[in-house]
Amino acid sequence: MAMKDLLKAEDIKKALDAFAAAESFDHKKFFEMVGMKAMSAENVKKVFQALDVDASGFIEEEELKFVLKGFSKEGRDLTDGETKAFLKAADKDGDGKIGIDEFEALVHE
Ligand SMILES: [Ca+2]
Repeated sequence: MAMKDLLKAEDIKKALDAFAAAESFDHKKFFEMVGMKAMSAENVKKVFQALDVDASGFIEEEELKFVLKGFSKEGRDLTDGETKAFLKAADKDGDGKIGIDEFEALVHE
């Protein structure tokens, strides 16, 4: 399912604008601003699948760096610091990548 069918383009734009500056990314506020916090677990998992570009079942560090492009082609790349902080927040089992249940838990925590 395409991101545009799950989230509103104007919400995505507002959220991307809020974190336009390097090192300003805050995943909690971002998920709230794009409307994911209020979404069902099932729909959050659909967002995950749209972000898992190679359909490996995980969002790896390389995919996470470009995760904002999964929301909009205008999205910036995350810095290495932001990518690592995001991964650390989500990766509860410490395997170095984000699984679908870890992602859902991160959005709803
Ligand atoms: Ca992947």
